[in-house]
Amino acid sequence: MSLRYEPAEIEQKWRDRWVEADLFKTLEEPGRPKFYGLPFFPYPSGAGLSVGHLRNYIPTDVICRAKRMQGFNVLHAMGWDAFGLPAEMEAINKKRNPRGMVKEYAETYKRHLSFVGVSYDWSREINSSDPEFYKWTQWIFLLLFKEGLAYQGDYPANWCPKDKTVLANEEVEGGLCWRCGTPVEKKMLKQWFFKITDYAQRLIDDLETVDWPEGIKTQQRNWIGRSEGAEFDWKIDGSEQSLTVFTTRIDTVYGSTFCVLSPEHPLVDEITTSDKRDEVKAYKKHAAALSDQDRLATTREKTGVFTGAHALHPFSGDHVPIYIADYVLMGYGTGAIMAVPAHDTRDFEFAQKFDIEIKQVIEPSDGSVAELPFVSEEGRLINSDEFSGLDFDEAQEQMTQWVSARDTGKKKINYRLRDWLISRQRYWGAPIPIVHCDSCGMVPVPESQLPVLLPDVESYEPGHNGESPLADIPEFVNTACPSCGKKAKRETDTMGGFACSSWYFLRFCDPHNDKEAFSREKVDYWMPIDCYVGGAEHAVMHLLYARFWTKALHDQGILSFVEPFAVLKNQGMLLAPTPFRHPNESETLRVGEAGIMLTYEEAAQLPEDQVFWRWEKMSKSKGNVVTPEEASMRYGADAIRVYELFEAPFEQTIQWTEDRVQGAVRFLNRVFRLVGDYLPKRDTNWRANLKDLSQEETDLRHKLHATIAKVTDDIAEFSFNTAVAALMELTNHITDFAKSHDGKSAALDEAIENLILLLAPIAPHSADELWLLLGSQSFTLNESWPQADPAMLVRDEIEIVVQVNGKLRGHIRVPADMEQPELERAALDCETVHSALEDKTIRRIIVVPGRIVNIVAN
Ligand code: ANZ
Ligand code: ZN
Repeated sequence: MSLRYEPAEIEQKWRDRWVEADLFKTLEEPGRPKFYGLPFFPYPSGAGLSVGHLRNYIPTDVICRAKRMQGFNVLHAMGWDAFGLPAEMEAINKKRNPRGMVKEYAETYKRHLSFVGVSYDWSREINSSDPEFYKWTQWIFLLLFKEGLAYQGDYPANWCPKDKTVLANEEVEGGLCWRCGTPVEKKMLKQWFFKITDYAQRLIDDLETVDWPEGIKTQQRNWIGRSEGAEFDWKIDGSEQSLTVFTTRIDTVYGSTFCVLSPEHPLVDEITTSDKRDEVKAYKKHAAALSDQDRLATTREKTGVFTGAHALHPFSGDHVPIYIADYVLMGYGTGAIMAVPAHDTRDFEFAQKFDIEIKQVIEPSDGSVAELPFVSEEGRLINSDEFSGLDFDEAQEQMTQWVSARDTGKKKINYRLRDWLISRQRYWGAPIPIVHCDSCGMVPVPESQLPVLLPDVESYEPGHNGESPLADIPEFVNTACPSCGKKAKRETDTMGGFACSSWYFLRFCDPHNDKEAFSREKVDYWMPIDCYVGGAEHAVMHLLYARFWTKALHDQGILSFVEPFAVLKNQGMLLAPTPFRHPNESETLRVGEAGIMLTYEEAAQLPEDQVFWRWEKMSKSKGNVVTPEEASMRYGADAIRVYELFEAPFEQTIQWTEDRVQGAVRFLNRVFRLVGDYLPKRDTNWRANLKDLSQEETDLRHKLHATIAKVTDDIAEFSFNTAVAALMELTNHITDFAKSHDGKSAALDEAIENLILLLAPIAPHSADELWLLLGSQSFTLNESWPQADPAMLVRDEIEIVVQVNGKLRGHIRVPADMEQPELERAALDCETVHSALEDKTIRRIIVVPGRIVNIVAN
């Protein structure tokens, strides 16, 4: 029978059968080990899915399918990160209600995901904007609130004047709004925060316990930004006040020839002398307009203003001038620094500009002359009274003790991490479940009254003055105080989407629980996640917030573990060929742009020499998207799966190349042809006949079992490309064997069956079709994963005849797969051969593989 891979005929059929059989339902059979595999849950955008997105969905599916066949209870579910700004912005643009819109988009995602045969248990589908979900998001909020981990505070919020919304620091890119590119301003607002800073040290320490890409761990450590130093006071001349500085280099204190306050520092107005007031005021205004990122940029020329005030140097008693400058931020350390121009680049530039003394206090340990600024983590002290001569680190110890002993300072660890700003003055989020009462203050909504429902509204565009549109809905705002019953007002801020994504993975363990967020027992069973798969762009936001919530819930006695994601994997991107044209005279390009991007239609209409192509990330905004639906219609779902897995290592970027997809089609065709040709020879009773095998049959068995071992390991290690390569090799080997071997063969039966099972997680539609052709009644997913026979993994020894000039001179026993150079060496090492070669010169060695080594000598 001549068989081909015919996706149109088989794939939808199998998907229907899987659904009918409820094949992907999560197993919770006692006695089996568990495996929880999860891709980051997506925001279902109107742009839909592209074959690029499949780079995490397919591999996660492969590993989940393989684990299931290996006897695990597998949890593999999908849901929608439905709340949040992206959905709301899209709804506003399309003049739609986000509720209906997100539901519809989620359906499209679901269809696309189903198209490539991913094995989700859809009965566990969740949508973070459903009241039955966000009820529990609110419940967790209140838990944190009662613990003092959620609080309201004043905040100079990043404000996008175009989107009329507050942005988290993470949403500001180079001073611009991450969505629309408008320069971000500052606006003082009351905001809600989660106190993630309380967990800074644990968030660093526990990274040691998880198996994550090193790069992501480093990004988290840098984001948390621990630095060890000292904090100590400087008296202000002629005032009762003093200012506290934070420094990591107290050893350089004798080189401090001025101090700098952040323009926002509360002492500024108090200490500024009257003649400097106007200048200081103008400068504060200038600084307020800049983002933190701008202020920290090392390339900017230093600016600042003298306040007229002086501080007293705590060690030397010198008078040093106090400046304000925008390169000192209020949000870090104490908002005040001792400036050491000889050893800090920014201070050096500032001192040069303002003509301030530059005093060297550290010299290189080898006594060489240093060029200033000498910025180095080594050296010894000079010009530092009794501390002179000390090594810099010893000096740090001693000087910190010196200030501690005088009660004017102490050792201090600072973290760059800020509290997590969670409130949004936006419609599309879970309402913050707090009531403001004139008599009782902030009162949590009682659990029995949760969820605080997000009202259905006509207009949900952002309100003005930084208030949420919910503030315009009297029926929502006006309520009774849960504590005293008097008239009170609801909080109108909603939570940002990162609240939902900080716990959704717990809900998958028990998605329909209406009594509690999840049953402790179920979560204890499934968590932590054994394999969490998604893009590296979430390194610091989602992945840090979810770790924090997990720890906070653990501390409340609600979870028994402290890390949610035991193993993390980041997939590589998928790039697509994208047309551009060179700009006309009137058009200018922004930095980093290659040219004017074109749609495929526009490119087709232009003369060829005006168009150039580049590889760009596949995305709707670039107009270069191929959807999973289109791709699987054209090539077949299994071909797409094989292509994405085989093209490159999982972590690497790949380039969407349809020729290569054709390669995957050809591979599947080879498998179908092989199985079709084999069917007439099939003997289902082969197990009993696996004896008295020929050399070729034994070789085939060796190849098969080595492949089983390799594919098993490779899938577990996310090395899908090498797993597919091994299956291609095996297919070739079996094909060669079958061609030269006419009759039945138990080794062939064994090889074909196992090939299909090994292929099953990778190309499940094809595997199930072939499995059926072999006469099986069950799905491959319900079969046991092939086991490599250890005896078959060690290659047999064979006997080789060694001749000298055609005369038998000895026998050697060697491993059957020994390569030619080793074989020659083994032959020459044989003693009887040795003596036969005495006084002779070797001219040539002829090897007949598996049989003879003949040495020609005279
Ligand atoms: C004196 C000094 C001498 C410093 C020297 C550095 C080198 P990290 O490692 O990032 O924690 N600094 C402190 N607070 C600041 C603020 N609010 N805005 C801007 N800069 C601030 O950096 C700590 C160092 O950054 C501190 O140590 C301080 O400068 C500066 F040779 O103090 B240093
Ligand atoms: Zn009250």
